[in-house]
Amino acid sequence: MNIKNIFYQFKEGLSKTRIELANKLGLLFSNSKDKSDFLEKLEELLILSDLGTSATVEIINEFQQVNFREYKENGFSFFKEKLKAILIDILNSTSSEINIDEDRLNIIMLVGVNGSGKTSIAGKIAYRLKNKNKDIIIVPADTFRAAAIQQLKILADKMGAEMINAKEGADPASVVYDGISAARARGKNVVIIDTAGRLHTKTNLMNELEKIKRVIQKETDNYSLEILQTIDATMGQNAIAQAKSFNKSLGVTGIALTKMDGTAKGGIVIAIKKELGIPVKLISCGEKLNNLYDFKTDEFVEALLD
Ligand SMILES: Nc1nc2c(ncn2[C@@H]2O[C@H](COP(=O)(O)OP(=O)(O)O)[C@@H](O)[C@H]2O)c(=O)[nH]1
Ligand SMILES: [Mg+2]
Repeated sequence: MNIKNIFYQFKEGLSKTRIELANKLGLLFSNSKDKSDFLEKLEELLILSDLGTSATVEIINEFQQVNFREYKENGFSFFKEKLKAILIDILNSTSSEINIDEDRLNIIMLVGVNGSGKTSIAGKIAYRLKNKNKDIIIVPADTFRAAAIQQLKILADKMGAEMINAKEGADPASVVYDGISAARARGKNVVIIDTAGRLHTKTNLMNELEKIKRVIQKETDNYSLEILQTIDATMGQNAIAQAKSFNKSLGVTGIALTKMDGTAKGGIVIAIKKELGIPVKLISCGEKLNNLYDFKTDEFVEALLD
């Protein structure tokens, strides 16, 4: 598949978000009586679109300085281009990819609250890397429920990927230990770890995840560790609070934003960047194994506003 098709698919995935935002912006622009009316409505729309307070303030400040008459004369697309430029500016340093290094063990650990898409993202990453002929091993460290192990097993079997066996109730850190040992023994260079996501307010989950991280650090050398937090884009501002607590305990290296196909509010990406400073690395929109995209600022802003 060429780049153009991938971008088209990505835009399709974001269509709900885009249509909602573009329609509202268009209406807002044409219905505004004067500049202060325009700024007031814009502020409200940005907040409702989940951009968060600090990004909203920054955008409003930028538009404070424009000549509103000139904007009216030049039309909606002129306004949209300015908004795009501001968003790209805010997101500027957010793009970064997950690199797989041939010379060492690449460990990718998924963390996040229940239902935020960890297991699905684990499957999607595995699928992508498998297609790139990477030697992967999947580790089901969500041993809390048998169904969670089974869900991952179905995905692994579907793509013919190897998965470590684990029993319900097993100690997640020892399952991870087994996974890393197996990867070393079998010459694999990618380990994908799925974890449990019972409520983040229960400290035992954080303890458990910290223990996994310690096992990785203690038992492994020559490795890279990517701690990817899945955030359900439909959760809005609640997601920001969740992200903070995972980051505090674990040091999150990147965000995988899931269910972007199910939300009419794309602004959460901007809020994450402004309020957490953690890069969004992956976006999933859709439930198919190939509905996974690298986050690229320009493409995202284009897809959102065009
Ligand atoms: N529409 C949509 N659904 C998703 C996406 N990612 C995950 N899901 C669904 O969200 C639910 C929870 O996902 P799961 O991976 O099990 O979350 P986990 O509890 O964090 O492991 C499942 O029903 C998934 O099929 C996505 O990008 N789009
Ligand atoms: Mg899961």
